Amino acid sequence: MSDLSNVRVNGVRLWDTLMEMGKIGGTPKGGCKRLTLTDVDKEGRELFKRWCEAAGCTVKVDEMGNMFARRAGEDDSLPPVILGSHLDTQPTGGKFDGVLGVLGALEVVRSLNDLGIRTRHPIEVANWTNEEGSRYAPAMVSSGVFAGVYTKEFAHARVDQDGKTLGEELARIGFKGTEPVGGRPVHAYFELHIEQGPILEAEGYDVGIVTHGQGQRWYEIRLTGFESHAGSTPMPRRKDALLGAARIVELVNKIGLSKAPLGVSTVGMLNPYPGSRNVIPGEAFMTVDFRHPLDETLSEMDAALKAGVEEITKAIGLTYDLEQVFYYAPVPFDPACVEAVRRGADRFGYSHRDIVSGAGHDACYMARITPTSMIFTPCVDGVSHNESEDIKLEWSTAGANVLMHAALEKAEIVA
Ligand code: HGY
Ligand code: MN
Ligand code: MN
Repeated sequence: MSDLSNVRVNGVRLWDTLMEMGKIGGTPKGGCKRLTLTDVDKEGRELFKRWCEAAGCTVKVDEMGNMFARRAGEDDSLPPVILGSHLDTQPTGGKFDGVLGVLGALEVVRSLNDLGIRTRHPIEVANWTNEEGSRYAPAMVSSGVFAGVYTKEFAHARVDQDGKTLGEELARIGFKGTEPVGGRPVHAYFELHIEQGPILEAEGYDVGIVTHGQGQRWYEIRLTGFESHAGSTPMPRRKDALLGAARIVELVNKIGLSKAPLGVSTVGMLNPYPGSRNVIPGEAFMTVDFRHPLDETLSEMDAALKAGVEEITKAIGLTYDLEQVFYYAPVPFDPACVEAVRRGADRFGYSHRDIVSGAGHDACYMARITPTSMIFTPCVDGVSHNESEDIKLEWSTAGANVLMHAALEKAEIVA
């Protein structure tokens, strides 16, 4: 098959599929709350499985709950080309973060079926467990196990805010599979994802050719002071853990700003204890998220945080425990896969630009074990991790077309 310009996905079917999945965990503001390993995640997984089986795929689940829907290749002994992302969302997430990559890959399979196209390598559609890292830290833990970064035991032992382990919840929803996690050859990995930032839309590009994923460091900080009466404890005698946390919030923000324009820093969680209006908080739990495209800069941010926390807690008389719970260095994607994505965009005449991913993705771990790259679509106002997250049908269609063509380059069409 030489002329591939008519090898396209069915963009309306993809859009309808996205809207259907978006109903599972749908929120009144039009977003999606489908936290990993909850009952709604189970419901979404089961719907995804039905869709894949209806498309002629065999679905396997590994011991991390990662789902792989396999479309057989002419030579099924060859390693698969995997296309995927994640179906779990943030608590105030949208309908497209992760979901576009999983259902866009399913649309590629559906379209190959419609067009009667066979490939030499098998193609697998993947749904990775707990990409978001919201309920269980670290993020992308299951693709991390698949890529050999974490052990299965480490991942299963992760605990959520209610003390439930990832392993228990996986079993509870019936997705603790029997397939080994990873340890098998993968020919290539491509991930379609929304940009989750403002660049592509603001600059008017149809597609982002993702060349790198920026690095990340996540921390958990537990501050300990002393609970005492809000009315009768003189100011100089207080050991106010929340005051310490507040100063650390300011410190984290300053560190991010000091590494502008590419450095970013966030305190996403802050829980004072006991949380009574007339008790001086004796404890505070907080999280820190640092990101930057340069590893040495991430290290500088790390050092500034540790020095600042020591100084702040000493001044107030607090003790603390600071733990780094997640780290990966900036990830360069495979140049040949990046060029396959570029050729896909050029084939359709889509405007495109190279871009570094601000968000983390399962592709950042898959890049450790197989040639990997990503395709970005714009998103409205660059908004994500917000219920108003939105894209346009022409963007999801373009992204899925490019995903299909990049995948076909690696999976090899059989005439
Ligand atoms: O945090 C991230 O970058 C991703 O959404 N897990
Ligand atoms: Mn995502
Ligand atoms: Mn996300």
